[in-house]
Amino acid sequence: MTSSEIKARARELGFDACGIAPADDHAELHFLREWLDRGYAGGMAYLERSAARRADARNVLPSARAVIVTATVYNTNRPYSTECADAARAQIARYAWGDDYHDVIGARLEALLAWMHAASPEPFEARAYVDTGPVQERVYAQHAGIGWIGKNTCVINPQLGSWIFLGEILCSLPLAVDAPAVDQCGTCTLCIEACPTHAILAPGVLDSARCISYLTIEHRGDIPEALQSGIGSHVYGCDVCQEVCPWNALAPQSVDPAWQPRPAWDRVDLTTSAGRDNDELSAALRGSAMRRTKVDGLRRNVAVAITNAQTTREGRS
Ligand code: B12
Ligand code: SF4
Repeated sequence: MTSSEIKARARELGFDACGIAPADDHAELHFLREWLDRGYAGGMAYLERSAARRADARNVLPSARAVIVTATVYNTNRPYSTECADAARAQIARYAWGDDYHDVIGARLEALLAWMHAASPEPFEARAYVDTGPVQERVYAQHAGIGWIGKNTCVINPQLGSWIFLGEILCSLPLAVDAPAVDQCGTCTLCIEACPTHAILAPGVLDSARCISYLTIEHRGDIPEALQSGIGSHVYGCDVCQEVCPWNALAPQSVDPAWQPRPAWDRVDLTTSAGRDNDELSAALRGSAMRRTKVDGLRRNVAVAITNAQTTREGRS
């Protein structure tokens, strides 16, 4: 079983790109410790707890020699939040519009792994993850040639853009590896300038405690007052730093039914979201990545966004 055969099988299973990185001590893996020490993880204590394992994939699978990285386009044909002038529209990050990627991509990775076990003449050890393991996925994606880590910290593929989910299989086989991706951000700083809460402190350095994605998805309890107005009408996640990226201007769109927007979250307004009862909200969150905030978290976010929309309206009148 060769690397080319693995990549061909990955394509058949619905992955848009697949590359292979060596399970080495990559330089970028070392940023994590300083990033945590500076408090940029905010309240995501799980990152600190698993820091030692995250430092190197071989701490997760000691026999790992290669990391097979997949990319899956989730972009669909809806406009960007930056194209919407209506402050009363609830903005939801596009990765969360369809089915939960943990389930969909997790199943595809397991299928790839099952095929590998059947195709390989020698037995091997492996672990598959999609945002589910203590692995710095973006670092391995860059070294697998999938894309470079942009100034907004997202992995950008020159053909696919950055609307891609990453997934990986750590594997003990000595597979032929790809060349790392080359940074093509150049002098562009649009993402840093566009971030509504100034969360990108320097190229590649994101302070999660300021990031709308963190505040609306990961943060528990009240959202700090000083950051509430910057959240605008974002009720789940944020895409601004990717929407302004020139590499996403012509990003391909997926026709995979898994990523098409669910009717409950497709261009919905804030008052409709607020008016739904708990049963309706729970039903709409089922099988969606949005279940992470739970109903209460979503209500908290919608309340902040409604206050922001009122302030915008009063400012205009
Ligand atoms: C924690 C986490 C978050 C946190 C922190 C984000 C972050 N930038 O770290 C929060 C909640 C804010 C978040 C938000 C989002 N996330 Co997230 N997240 C993760 C997770 C679980 C870990 C990331 C991590 O290790 N962070 C730690 C820091 C150190 O890493 P980093 O910022 O990526 O830093 C790298 C570079 O910036 C660089 N670097 C760091 N410091 C420095 C300093 C200098 C000087 C230099 C040159 C470079 C440099 O090296 C670092 C190597 O790790 C991964 C899954 C995984 N297991 O990897 C998904 C993941 C990164 N998230 C993902 C997504 C889709 C998102 C959102 C787009 C969701 C949304 N729309 O709301 C946003 C994007 C916001 C953004 N601009 O990053 C995808 C990204 C896919 C892609 N194309 O890159 C991932 C890979 C999940 C997946 N399997 O698809 N996320
Ligand atoms: S996701 Fe939004 S808040 Fe977070 S860094 Fe990007 S633009 Fe800023």
